[in-house]
Amino acid sequence: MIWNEKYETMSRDEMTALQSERLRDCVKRVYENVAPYRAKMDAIGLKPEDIHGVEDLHKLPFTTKDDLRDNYPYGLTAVPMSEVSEIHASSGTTGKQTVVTYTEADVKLWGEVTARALMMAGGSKNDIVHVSYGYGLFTGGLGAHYGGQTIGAATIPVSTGNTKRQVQIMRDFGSTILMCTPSYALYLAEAIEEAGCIDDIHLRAGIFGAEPWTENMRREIERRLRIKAYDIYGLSEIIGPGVAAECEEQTGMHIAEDHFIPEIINSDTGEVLPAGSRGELVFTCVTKQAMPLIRYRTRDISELSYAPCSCGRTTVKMIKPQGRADDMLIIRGVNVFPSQIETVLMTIPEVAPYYVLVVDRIDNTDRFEVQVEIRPEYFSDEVRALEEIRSRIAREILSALGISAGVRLVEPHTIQRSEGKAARIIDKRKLY
Ligand code: DLL
Repeated sequence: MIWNEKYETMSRDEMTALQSERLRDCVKRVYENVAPYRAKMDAIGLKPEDIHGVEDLHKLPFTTKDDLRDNYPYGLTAVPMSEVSEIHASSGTTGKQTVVTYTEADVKLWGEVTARALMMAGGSKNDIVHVSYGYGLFTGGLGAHYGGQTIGAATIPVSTGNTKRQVQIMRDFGSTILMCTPSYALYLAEAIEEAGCIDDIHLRAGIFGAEPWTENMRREIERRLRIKAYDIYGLSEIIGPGVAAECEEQTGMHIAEDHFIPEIINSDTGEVLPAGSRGELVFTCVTKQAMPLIRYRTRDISELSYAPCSCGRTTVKMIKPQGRADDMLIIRGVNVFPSQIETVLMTIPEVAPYYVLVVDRIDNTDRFEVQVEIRPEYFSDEVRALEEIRSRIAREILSALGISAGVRLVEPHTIQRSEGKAARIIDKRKLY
């Protein structure tokens, strides 16, 4: 079922016309109401009337996370504070936290886009939606919640933590759709296995996002939770979860492009790249009232595809981002995304999908170690067998990524489990 046929199945020409109309209105609003945008446009002699449609999008200046920080907390808000009904913020682990404001209409729009995601995963008002994304300033919990409410499903605001209780709730309340990070889904799977109660759990689908995850991880989660696992993408600056989500075809995530116009650019030059190219994803929010960001640079690396989708939706799809440009490790000159290591590890049957990557610099040389848990059934194997597994992983990493890595097999249950976004990188080089 498609939640909003009118917008999700528009022809390309209709979509372009709608986006153009919304873009004109949005640029006018931000020019009139947001001083930093007016200043940026004035600096290059650009007036709102110069933007006729999406074909002129490239003329507009970019917005970056620094713009949000420089205008902390409300400098990019385009409406009086009396119109603001909700405020979220990013965790601020890499600097000052970034604040995002919403009007009542924005919150409704948020519910609309996460409702689309739920419908893509086969959700309906008959579902019991178990939300284990964190509630609070993080947008995961409430964003998913609004989607559940919008489709009329019974929505359980479990939030994160207290994993045993989560399992009990899932069992007793009859949760049918799980929404959390993929790493927390794995942790929940482990807790269900420990409780030996998988037969009493009635989940049929999971909608997982907020961090990169691989196809192999998807299969592992699907097998262990006996569900179909769907990807959902979003970022707080744009709205939170629901910017894009997967349909049953699972060949990319449909972007809610009637609200968020995507572009792919070359990160170094800012040049817009043609469809199908890999590059940095940029979004313009054309319908948001409180904080409509123009050409926001996500730092996420992705690709757009306008190929027809068998689900009937016509909205453009983005491929699963491998990770943020910021998460990319440069080890001895080689670019490494943690998800590439995950892809390798998940092909080794003897190890569990719990791992951390430790990077250090000793004598001016980068040292890279992958610590991964051995599955309990292999743990008691003799030393020679473990050594064979260890060297096999090292070989696979070398052949897939072209870098040599130290591999340390650790005991089952020793790597810290994640309840939200998994922290899988320990880069000691940053400490020096
Ligand atoms: O993570 C919003 C969200 C909540 C999305 C729940 C999906 C589900 P932020 O904390 O601002 O917002 O982090 C946004 O997380 O730029 C990506 O780098 C990453 N990310 C989000 N979803 C995915 C995904 C939320 N499905 C940042 N795959 C984004 C890969 C993702 N990375």
